[in-house]
Amino acid sequence: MSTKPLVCTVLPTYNERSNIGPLIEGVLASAITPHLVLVVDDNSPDGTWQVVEEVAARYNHAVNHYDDTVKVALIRRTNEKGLTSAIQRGIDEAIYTYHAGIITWMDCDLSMPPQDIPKLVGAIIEQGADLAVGSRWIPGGADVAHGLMARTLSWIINHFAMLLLGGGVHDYTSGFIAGRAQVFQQIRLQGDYGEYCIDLLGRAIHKGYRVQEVPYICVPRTAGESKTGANLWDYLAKGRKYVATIWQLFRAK
Ligand SMILES: Nc1nc2c(ncn2[C@@H]2O[C@H](COP(=O)(O)OP(=O)(O)OP(=O)(O)O)[C@@H](O)[C@H]2O)c(=O)[nH]1
Ligand SMILES: [Mg+2]
Repeated sequence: MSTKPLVCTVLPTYNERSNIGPLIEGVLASAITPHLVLVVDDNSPDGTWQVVEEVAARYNHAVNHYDDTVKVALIRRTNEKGLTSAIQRGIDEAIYTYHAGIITWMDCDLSMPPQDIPKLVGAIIEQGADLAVGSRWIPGGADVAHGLMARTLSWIINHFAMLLLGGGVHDYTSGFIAGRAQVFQQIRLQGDYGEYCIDLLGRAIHKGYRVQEVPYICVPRTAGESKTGANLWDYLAKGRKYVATIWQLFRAK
């Protein structure tokens, strides 16, 4: 019997029909064992969940003949919607149904490289981190997905967070995370969208958890549509929530 912790990769999806198949393949190619790939789809109108059902049926049937330590599963939510609650649902399922020891998640637009998942998991298993954060803003990392305006706003938000929250994190809005189950038993995700990541990292640092960054290169999505608007007003609306979250965490220190 394996003594290694079960790693669960949570993939939150809304209208990612063209991306989810290649992404699951990429995650499985990372060759982590034991591993559960858990897609949380909000009943996407484009039928993302159907693609996942097909991949899961094919893959689980194929591997069960020789290896049942790697599985693909789907949660299809029909009466709830939203990125943060989808990730939290995946975390709860991973811990309380599947007894995962490490949970990791990423965006499903192929902007985050699944081949970097083992680096995040390695930061926990081999280097003793409690949370590992994929970071665009440390040496070896980069953001080639976004234009100057989005990168400038990200720079401002992250420097504001570094100044007020510290903790050695440079990419508070990463969204590419791995963590020990114990961390998520203490901290539940909150917020609507990207601010959940600032909130999680800020509270984890405050509680004394060891947070380690791992560089990754964020690339543009090539299929499907972004759920974040791309004009200045959309970014400012999002940025306002990020600043409010940083300020609240600072006040609670
Ligand atoms: N389950 C679920 N997933 C969502 C929801 N909204 C967004 N997502 C997923 O969240 C991830 C990030 O969404 P993106 O569209 O890439 O948005 P973004 O990364 O903020 O914006 P870009 O910087 O333009 O890529 C993707 O995997 C989406 O499919 C939602 O309401 N429910
Ligand atoms: Mg994206």
